[in-house]
Amino acid sequence: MSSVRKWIATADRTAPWPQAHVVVAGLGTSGFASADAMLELGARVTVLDDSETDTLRERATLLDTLGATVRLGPGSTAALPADADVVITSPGWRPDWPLLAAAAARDTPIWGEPELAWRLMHPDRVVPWLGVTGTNGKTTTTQMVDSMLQAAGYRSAAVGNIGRPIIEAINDPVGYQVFAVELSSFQLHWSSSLSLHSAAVLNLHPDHLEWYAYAGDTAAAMAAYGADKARIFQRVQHSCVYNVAEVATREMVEQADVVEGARAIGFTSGIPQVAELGVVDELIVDRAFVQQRQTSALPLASIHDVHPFAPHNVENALAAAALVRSFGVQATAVKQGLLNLRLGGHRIETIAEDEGVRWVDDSKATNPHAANSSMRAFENIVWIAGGQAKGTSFDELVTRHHDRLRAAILLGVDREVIAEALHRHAPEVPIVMLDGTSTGAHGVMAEAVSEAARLARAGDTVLMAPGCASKDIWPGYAARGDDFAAAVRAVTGQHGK
Ligand code: UMA
Repeated sequence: MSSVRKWIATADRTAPWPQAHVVVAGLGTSGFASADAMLELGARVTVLDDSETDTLRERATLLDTLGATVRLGPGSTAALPADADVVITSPGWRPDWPLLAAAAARDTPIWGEPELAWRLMHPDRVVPWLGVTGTNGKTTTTQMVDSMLQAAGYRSAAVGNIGRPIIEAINDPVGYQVFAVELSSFQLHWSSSLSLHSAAVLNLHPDHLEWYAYAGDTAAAMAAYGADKARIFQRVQHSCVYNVAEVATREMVEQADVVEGARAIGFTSGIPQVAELGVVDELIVDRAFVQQRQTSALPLASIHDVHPFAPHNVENALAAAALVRSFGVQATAVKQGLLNLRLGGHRIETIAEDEGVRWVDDSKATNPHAANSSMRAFENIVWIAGGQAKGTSFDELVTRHHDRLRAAILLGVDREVIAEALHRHAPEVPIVMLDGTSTGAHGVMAEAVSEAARLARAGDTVLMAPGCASKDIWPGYAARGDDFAAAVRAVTGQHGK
């Protein structure tokens, strides 16, 4: 057994890193930050990535200067170096990818970037993490938590799947006091020692089933996905926050191995029981973190402080409030945090209102459950949908909302999946199928918008909530939303509010 093997399983910042060979799988945002942090601690670092773009080449040059060995391009990740002591993997890599399978076969530890960040926290300034996972609402809720913490006067940062690697924030000289951490199931899959101050699972619905196909059939993939989400509750120190309306999230808390004394806290859009946050007379109230919770509840904010106002966003605010209240944040900062928050675009964003028709960009709705959330907010909908369905089903979404649908305009590689659900459960809804292969990204969205303009009547909402990922046509959901907004403005001649 190599000497590194003896300590790597429990390694933290103080470990003798110069003895270790660290292999970083993937040179994306998290791979780059991980490699940089490991080099700073003196480890021997090899970085492997199958792609070879300009960005990757730039990153490779930088890391090479710092002493890393970087291999880019097809085949670069085919073999795991024989003397690898630990693999830091990018979240997008499936566990059955040959390099990761080889590491598992050799009992070489595999960590994600959050696991590395947790281990590399500075012992003299350990930063508590308030973590958020779930199928939908993670990013918004994480932003809300960060905003509430800042309103309470903390030096906090929103990190993790939201876009900024945690390891980078840990080494930031700003000296953060607390982190709002968005964690994806992929990141949680490769996390084994996180012990968050408090954590929330917002909801659990089918998504990313392709990544989880390694587990077996759809049911097995869904179970593995849920099991990874549940890992966020392991070793929680203060509060495990679950969604009262979703039994699966409560069961995750019940099965978690938490630090003694940690509490289960529910959130509900209805009237709260003891140990829950909920809504009474349009007020978000706390019946969990107040002394007299048996008999009373503390108002934190109005549901109208939540922007954009939609039922699922009030749920996100409730979960965020539960997390910060567990950290001792005052009611006034919860309200102020909600008021201060300016969400990123493409989340139920009204682009224009023209001749009684409202045009809404919810490009961020990249799975059926997210599309469900925005559909709940509107009455008569001309629906623009489609893209990469990622193995999910649209049956439930269509069954639930078919009476709101004026028409559906379907595009993207998996448009047939949605069309079939509509044929099965809502044959009365007119469908327009757009091929898009000859028109390109801008063209296919312009076509969709012009079809929507033809179909919509006064009082309708044209809702671009695709329920699918965008990468078959666009570089990401933001570009898809931008194309939608541009096409809407061209058709209506209006500017957004
Ligand atoms: N690669 C290979 N071989 C493979 C797979 C990937 O070489 O088989 C390479 C790719 O060429 C790429 C690198 O590995 O250069 C990994 O890139 P990546 O985009 O997968 O990862 P990062 O850039 O490190 O970004 C990740 C998260 N990406 C994913 O989970 C897919 C980002 O979440 C996150 O913001 C970032 O870490 C910082 O934590 C994005 C995301 O889409 C936004 N997340 C999913 C979601 O929210 O639904 C989970």
